[in-house]
Amino acid sequence: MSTPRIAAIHDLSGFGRCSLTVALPILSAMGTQCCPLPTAFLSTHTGGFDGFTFLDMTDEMPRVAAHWKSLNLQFNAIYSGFLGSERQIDLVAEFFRDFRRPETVTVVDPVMGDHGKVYQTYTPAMCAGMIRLARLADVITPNLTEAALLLDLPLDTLPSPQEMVERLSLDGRRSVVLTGVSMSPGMTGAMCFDAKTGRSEAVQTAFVAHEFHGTGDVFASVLTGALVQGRNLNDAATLAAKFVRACAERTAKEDLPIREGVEFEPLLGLLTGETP
Ligand code: PXL
Repeated sequence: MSTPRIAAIHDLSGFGRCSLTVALPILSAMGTQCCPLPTAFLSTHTGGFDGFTFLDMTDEMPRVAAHWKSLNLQFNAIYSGFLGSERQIDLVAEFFRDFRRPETVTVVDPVMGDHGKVYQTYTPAMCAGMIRLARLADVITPNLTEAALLLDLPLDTLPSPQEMVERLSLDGRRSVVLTGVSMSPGMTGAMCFDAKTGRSEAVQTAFVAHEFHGTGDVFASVLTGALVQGRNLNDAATLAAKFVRACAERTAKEDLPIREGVEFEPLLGLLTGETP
């Protein structure tokens, strides 16, 4: 079998471990070919650094997509995340329409914010657009802040995690992996609704008492790689949760600055040879 191919539509932030600097190594380690379609090029991510540069790639994106189309490239998965402008919503939707085949897994990480705050480059129109884009996905991976935006509810009035994933599933048509969910003290992980089975299930690991940046991107990248390997949603989420936990534990032990993300590089070996 040839190496599965994934189109990854995210920003490239030069420093701080998130988006493409996380997706590329993780998806490669998992035996898939990651083809980046950058939405923006930043010097660092926007969470914790002042004065970051931001080069909007909106105009370049349709040119890249048109070239890939002319080459008749096919993708086993399309995986989108942080977008750089409101116009990109329609461009990414068009990319889905152009490149989606019956066997393509489409994962939308509806990146909009975290810890109750919307990211500083996101406008209300971009958030509204992200909600529209997420309707096209087979799988979405919101954190609690993004789930509140998707459900149009204040963060402090959210229903139970199970009710949230069921409501976010669009009547069972879309799988949902809600991250940052704690089902009992000292535990954290995700609540999954699998559109293939119609069932909800929690995936939990021990909580590492520390805050980290970019763990959502690590989680969604491992999940996407595992889905492309043919794992079911719960197995994919379990692998992602275990990997994030291992990264968090190592990063906390080293007491590294939060804004630099999790030190996942020495742990990539946990993901290689994991093909079922
Ligand atoms: O981890 C999400 C993310 C992705 N890309 C950029 C970001 C963030 C979160 O802050 O700033 C540029």
